[in-house]
Amino acid sequence: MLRPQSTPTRDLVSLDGVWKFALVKDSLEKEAPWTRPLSGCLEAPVPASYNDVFLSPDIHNHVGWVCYQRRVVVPRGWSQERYFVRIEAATHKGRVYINDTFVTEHVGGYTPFDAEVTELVQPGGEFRLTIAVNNELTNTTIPPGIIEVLASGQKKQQYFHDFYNYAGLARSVWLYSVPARHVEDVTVLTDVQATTGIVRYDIKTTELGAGETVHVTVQDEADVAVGKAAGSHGEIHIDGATLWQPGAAYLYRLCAQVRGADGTLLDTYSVAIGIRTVQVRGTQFLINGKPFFFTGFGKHEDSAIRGKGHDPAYMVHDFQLMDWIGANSFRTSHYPYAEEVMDFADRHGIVVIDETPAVGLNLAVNSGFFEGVGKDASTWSPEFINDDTRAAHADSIRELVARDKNHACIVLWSIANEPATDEPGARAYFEPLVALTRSLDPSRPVAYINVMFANYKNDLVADLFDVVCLNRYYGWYVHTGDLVKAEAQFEEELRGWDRTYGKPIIMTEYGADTLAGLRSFYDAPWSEDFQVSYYNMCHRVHDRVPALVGEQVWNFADFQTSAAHVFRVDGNKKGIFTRDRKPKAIAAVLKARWSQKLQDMGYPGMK
Ligand code: BDP
Repeated sequence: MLRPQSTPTRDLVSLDGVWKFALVKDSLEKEAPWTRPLSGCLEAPVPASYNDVFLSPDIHNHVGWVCYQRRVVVPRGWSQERYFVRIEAATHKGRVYINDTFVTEHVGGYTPFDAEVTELVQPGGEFRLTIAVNNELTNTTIPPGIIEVLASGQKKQQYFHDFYNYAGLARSVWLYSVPARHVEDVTVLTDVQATTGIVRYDIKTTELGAGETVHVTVQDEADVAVGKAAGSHGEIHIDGATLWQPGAAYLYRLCAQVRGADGTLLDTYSVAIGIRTVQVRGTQFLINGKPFFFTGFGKHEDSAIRGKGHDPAYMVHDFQLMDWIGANSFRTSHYPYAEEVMDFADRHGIVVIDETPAVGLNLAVNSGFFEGVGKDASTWSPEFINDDTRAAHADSIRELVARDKNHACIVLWSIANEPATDEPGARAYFEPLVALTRSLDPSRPVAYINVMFANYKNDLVADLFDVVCLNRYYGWYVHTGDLVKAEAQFEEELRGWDRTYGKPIIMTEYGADTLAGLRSFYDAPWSEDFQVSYYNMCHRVHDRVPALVGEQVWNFADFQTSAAHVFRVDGNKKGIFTRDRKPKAIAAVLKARWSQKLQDMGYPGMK
């Protein structure tokens, strides 16, 4: 799915700003709020999650539909164009209405979709745009949840993941035009042979008329054309290509054009491409043929007031912090992030593990935390994660790859976080999803993120994947505070994975909740001192296991979680930075360690 773009043949109008807003208290169909201007005086910012913007508990805790509405004018010059509203994220389900007409519905809270306006409003015309957004999670959504209807008739949402279920229009909304004949999709795969960069491209267009053709050019960073080809697929060779490297990004621009029989330009669209290779060999993770060691974070899109709302100031600041501390990578735990974030990582050479929103597919992790859910039930069953859930999961993989396939920064797909891979049914569930991911993108390795219950002895799926990604909390959830025992067991387990699978191991989570400012002479859990000792313990183990090729700590910053989690006080406090991005004592320790690691790797540093 191509991001809307402003080019000589395409226009782009931002619809971000402050929209009218209302809760739907009854049924959406009955209230039909799209049929008239929204009453009431609430207004909500776009992009932002709505939950923490208002003071009303009714809005904060609302389960069900809300409506956003604004007026939009179609530019009068668009008489030859087709035009669409692009919603970058409606969490978790969105419906779009143009005046009184329902246009489209989309399920999946972190991937974009379009609503076509062309036939409904003339150029120069004005329309009422209503976007209804629903935040409900059930056993057949990704991520899953359970809705309970209370005696009062109010709905209560439970979910199985450890971050707040922020909802609304958290990313930008656009009105954009494309010409009748246009580029619909661009897929680029790169390879390297000796010093030649190979760009394999595939351009999908609308049906072309007689004599209409597709042309592709590749320009370097100085805007000099370094390759061209004709036809909707082919290969371009760039001699002496500059590779995209971690810490030294280099982006070419691939421009796809549709031309008329007389050579006139009908459409032009370009994507930034990095020439690089990714490969798993034995226990090594290779980028451009060189062993790569991941330093960095599991992150969240999370900040005060905005919730998951994309904010360019936070984005740039977070990348500054990553650069400062020596992080060369992060994982988009636990859902695809805003496309701006992927573009930024591309431009600055930061390596990304890109994750679907499949988090919480595990009743065992959560059985202790939720009333009435879990305990003896099994995860992979008709009552919980069933064939419909898997269909939704497959859609989330399709949409992730469709959106992100051309990003050089992405080196690994993560198709789930902490699923119950020790429970019967896991293999039958995952086999087709792994096959699907590989068929959609044969160029990148595939992983799932493993939880501690599924160890190297009882995990049922690890052999299907290319990399072993582990979330472990020895010394925190297990042997809390006893770092001696933790160190021994952690090492035993890592060696077990190495022996059993012989694949590269990435620590995708390890960490300890830490209250900023709490100090302790006795290394008491929750103190900044304990967090330092905990990480030092883990790193001693990492350094003794050569198959370990990455450490991404949990988490980049403190983040908000569900109020139902009584063991969290105003959120998860495992951040290396506080929620407002102030460093805890551990930050300096990681900076020293990772700076050294990057130096040892010959890492060029952030551009
Ligand atoms: C892991 C989850 C992550 C949690 C973390 C924690 O993957 O989302 O926030 O544990 O408990 O189980 O802090």
